Amino acid sequence: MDKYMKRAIELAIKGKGFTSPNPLVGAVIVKEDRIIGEGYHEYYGGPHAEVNAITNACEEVTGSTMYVTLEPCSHFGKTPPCAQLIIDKKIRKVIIGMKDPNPIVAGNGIKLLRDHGIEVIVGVLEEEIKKMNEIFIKYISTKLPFCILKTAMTLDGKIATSIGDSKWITNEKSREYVHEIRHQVSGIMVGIGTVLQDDPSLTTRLKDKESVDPVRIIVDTKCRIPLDSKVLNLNSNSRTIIVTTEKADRNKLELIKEKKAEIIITPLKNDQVDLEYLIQKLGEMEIDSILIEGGSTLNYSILKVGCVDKVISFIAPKIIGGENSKTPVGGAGIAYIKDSIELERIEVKMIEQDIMIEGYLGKE
Ligand code: AOF
Ligand code: ZN
Repeated sequence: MDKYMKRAIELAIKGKGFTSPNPLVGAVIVKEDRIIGEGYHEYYGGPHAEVNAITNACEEVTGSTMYVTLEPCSHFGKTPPCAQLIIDKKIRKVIIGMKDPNPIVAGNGIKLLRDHGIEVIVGVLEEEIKKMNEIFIKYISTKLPFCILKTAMTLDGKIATSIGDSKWITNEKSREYVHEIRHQVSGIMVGIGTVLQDDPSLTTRLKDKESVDPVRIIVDTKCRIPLDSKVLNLNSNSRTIIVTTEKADRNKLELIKEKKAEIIITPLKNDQVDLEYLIQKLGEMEIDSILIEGGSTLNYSILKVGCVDKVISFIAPKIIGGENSKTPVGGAGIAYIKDSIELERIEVKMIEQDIMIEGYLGKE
């Protein structure tokens, strides 16, 4: 059973970066222990994985077993319900990775199949599939974006040297991995300090592969962004949003609009952009996921308001010292260890000589 579900996961992953805010889904049709059809959800709004697997089948699917990573849908959305198609095609058995957390499906697809006498098994390689769709699961159930905080530091815990140089702390492979993440998320967020210091372009650059740029989100309370910064002058397949407050100069906002960037004005919270308000607003704009790439002030603020779901931290085996060199998380900091922000479900990987640690924020 696992063998075919593994294949369905492999297929689902091919859609990475193209299906947002919809899930990654793969399907395999099996007859007499042979795969007779395969499909996956290739792009947002396109046919669902089940439909593609049925269309691609090289023989009659009647009496076959379908392995699908997500519960077949039961609703008329952009496409007709897959559960009904499975019934019409007389597929005999359906093995499902996980139940669909989408409230308009949520078990209805499983029920429809069972009501028509189809044997259904739910929960095969479920943990792996949940991880693959962690963005979809959070967004469909809360309408808030899944937020990933990414940091990169030296062995002695610095994100730049004493004069602010940071190119490059991590190795090329680690940086390529970050571009893979940029390709998968809808938005990328940095604070104005990072724009002033590094002038990043915040685009996705993948070797030999088509990619999508995330929406660039710059948190800039007083609208200090230079008009010649790269993010305001890019040739990109995505947009730039400047997030500011009433502290911004009106004329500057007009000049930014002329640069085709969008502006979000949030209420002031502790004299700064209200990050909670912003995250909710971005969710309403169908941004299902955000990669937060610093700097240390924004990292602290966003952690503090509890908007981070996952942390990906790179540690490079380099030592640079410097009492005033920045660390990944700045701000006022937390006074007592007992109050520290703790991660769970930790995974550690080596990327050549760099160490990558991933973990999730436990939510009370
Ligand atoms: C997908 N691809 O392969 C499957 C999905 O917007 P629609 O009409 O395409 O429907 C999206 C919902 O359909 C999605 O939220 C999920 O609940 C269900 N299944 N969606 O995009 C697929 N199987
Ligand atoms: Zn469907």
